[in-house]
Amino acid sequence: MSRVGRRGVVAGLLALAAPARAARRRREDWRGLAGEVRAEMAWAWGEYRRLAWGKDEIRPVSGGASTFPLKGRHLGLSLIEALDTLWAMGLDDAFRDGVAWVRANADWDVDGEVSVFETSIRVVGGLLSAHHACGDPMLLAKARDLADRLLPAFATPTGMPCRYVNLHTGAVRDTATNPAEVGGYLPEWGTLSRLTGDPRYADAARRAVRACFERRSRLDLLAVRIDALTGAWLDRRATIGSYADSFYEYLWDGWQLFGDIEWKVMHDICVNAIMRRQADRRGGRLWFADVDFETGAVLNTREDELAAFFGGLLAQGGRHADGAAYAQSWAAVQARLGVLPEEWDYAAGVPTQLTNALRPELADAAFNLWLLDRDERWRHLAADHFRAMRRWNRAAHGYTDLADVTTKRQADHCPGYWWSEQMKYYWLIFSDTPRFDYRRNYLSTEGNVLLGFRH
Ligand code: DMJ
Repeated sequence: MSRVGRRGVVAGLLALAAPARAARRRREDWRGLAGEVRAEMAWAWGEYRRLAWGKDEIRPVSGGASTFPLKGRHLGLSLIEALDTLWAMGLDDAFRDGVAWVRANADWDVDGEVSVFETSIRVVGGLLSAHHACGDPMLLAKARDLADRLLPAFATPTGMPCRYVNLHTGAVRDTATNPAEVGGYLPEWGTLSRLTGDPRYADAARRAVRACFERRSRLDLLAVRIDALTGAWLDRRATIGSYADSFYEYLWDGWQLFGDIEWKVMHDICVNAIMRRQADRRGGRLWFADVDFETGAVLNTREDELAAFFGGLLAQGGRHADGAAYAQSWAAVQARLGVLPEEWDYAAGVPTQLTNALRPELADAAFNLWLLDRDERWRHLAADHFRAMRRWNRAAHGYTDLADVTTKRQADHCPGYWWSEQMKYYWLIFSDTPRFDYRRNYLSTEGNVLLGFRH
């Protein structure tokens, strides 16, 4: 039985315990709420279509647009990130319209530099999930062409990729990288190898992960910065937050998606070490400190919002109670502030970065927990996340980040992941859509569905 199949069995067992707990909570019309999510997606897509068609990211307050991941030139990032969400929601005309744009306009032969990691999870991943949705070979060909242009970044002595590559020349830059940008490839690149029969993508992804994992400390911890050229650590801080997060996520995912036991062994070693050295239980809550990766000494008690995904990962790896506890820690912050700040000091109980980057991690954790146990409390948590977002982040032309969570002052940027992640998590958790296999599926770190669409 594949790992994904085993998850179905675990979900069935955990679900037996769920109804009693669920009965104590308020009643919701989940399908009705799913309809509200879909309506918001359709409206935001309409605004993007009207004001920023083919641009990377809309500015939802002013109606302008910004570029990412290429400076000064648009690649259609949000459009590509949105595709599989549109399909999952049955917004088929919008999906076809988006695919037609990709066919006519997506061209990666650009003399400019992109982040290898961001381009891979968002654009290669977005094209692959759209391909999974409709089977159009053009989407796979575009994903492959782009991955071919990212591959030169992996030609280092260690196999860990440089952070930036020029899409036309293949010139690379910045060897001072981090675990997330080293280990964040296998689901997309393994899928690419499976679909094309070309092993180079999966091989490069595997080599990079191993190179980083092999350099873990005697405590089995990774620090947050590493040199791709020499393999030397450039920092001592171990964190589950930004620049490390996807490394741990993708160890589990390599096992879940491909059934590769090597990935599960690496995942278990890393997560056991994190639980032993970084877990901090205080005031009835579970948090994770940043610690020195060689001594385990606590360095600080500030957590990135990005780390909130870890609740779902802990549960997926078999630590269900810990995963639930960690998700509840973040839910309590959301209940207190309305929306999550970019950084929170759990010892002081105050936000230490006041911005809100319109991030999906808490909804991601709720979705993964719910897939496992079907406990209605995760649907309620996702509903709170959605309603808070609609209340505070909705602007004239879409959804925006916030400059300050205490005043709820809006900034003017809708990141590409908004289209790919939280809107999809809300939809899937509320809708019970027949287009998605709730037992056998896989969503990437960017929320791209690489397994589990039903036709
Ligand atoms: C997304 O691009 C991905 O989830 C990534 O792994 C980390 N953060 C953003 C969203 O916050």
